[in-house]
Amino acid sequence: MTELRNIVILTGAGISAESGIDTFRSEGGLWEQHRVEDVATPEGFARDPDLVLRFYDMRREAIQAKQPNPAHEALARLDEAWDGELLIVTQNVDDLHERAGARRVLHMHGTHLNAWCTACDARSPWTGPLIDRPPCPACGTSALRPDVVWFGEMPYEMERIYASIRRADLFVSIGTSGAVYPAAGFVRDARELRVRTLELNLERSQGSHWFHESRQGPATQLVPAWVE
Ligand code: BJW
Repeated sequence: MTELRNIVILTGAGISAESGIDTFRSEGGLWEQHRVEDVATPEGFARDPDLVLRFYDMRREAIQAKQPNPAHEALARLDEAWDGELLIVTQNVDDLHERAGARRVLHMHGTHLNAWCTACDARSPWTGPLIDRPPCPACGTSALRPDVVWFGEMPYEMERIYASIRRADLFVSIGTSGAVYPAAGFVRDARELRVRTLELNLERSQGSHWFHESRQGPATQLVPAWVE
């Protein structure tokens, strides 16, 4: 048995569900009212920017009123206490890991709390709406969009993520359906590298069979129990 030193934790919408943030693919979830191609692709944004900006303005406002839950807090305690390498790779665009106190967090699908200027490439902290086409703080052009990764775009910091998985002794996946790549493929990458793998999810995910172990239940129960 290898000594446990380096941990990579992948999180998805399920970890924030009990904070009151809708997941994507559940009944009544975020996609329910919208076609994914309309609100989460560059083509959808080009076709109807108002629809997309409104969708994200609504979510940005909602997220700021939500609070971290015991699952975020347990991971923050682990981050604080863990001497070895640890990386929380989140697909979520909320900041609940950080607000719970976690420091080693990577947002592979971007963040709601940044605006990205497609004219000058600057990223600016952003908490207000984008629908009124505010000017970019860096260049003054009205070309801001949410700094999130849509289908067909490259997720952020992939090299750093793969390097962490290569060094990991344990890969843990929390609250994600395993429907979206490349994140859905990390478990297979980890298995090929002989990294131990664990899934914590409300139900079996699409990629459950790839994990050495899969535990089912709400994140607010499973994550603190795993961390303690
Ligand atoms: C709970 C719970 C509780 C609930 N406790 N659990 C064919 C094959 C393979 C790939 C492709 C393909 N065709 C196209 C692709 C690529 C495409 C893709 O994956 N498509 C699939 C639909 C097949 N991917 C891309 O385009 C990505 N880019 C890319 O691939 O670039 C090329 C590349 C190549 C090689 C290496 C690297 C790159 C980009 C994907 C961008 C995804 N963007 C979104 C939107 C972000 C902004 C926003 O938030 O609006 O990211 S889509 C959406 O899905 C969001 C999420 O981060 C992501 C994942 O969703 P998540 O988190 O899993 O949520 P749910 O709702 O699906 O699941 C929640 C889970 O929680 C469920 O299982 C519940 O049971 C559980 N749960 N309550 C515990 N209380």
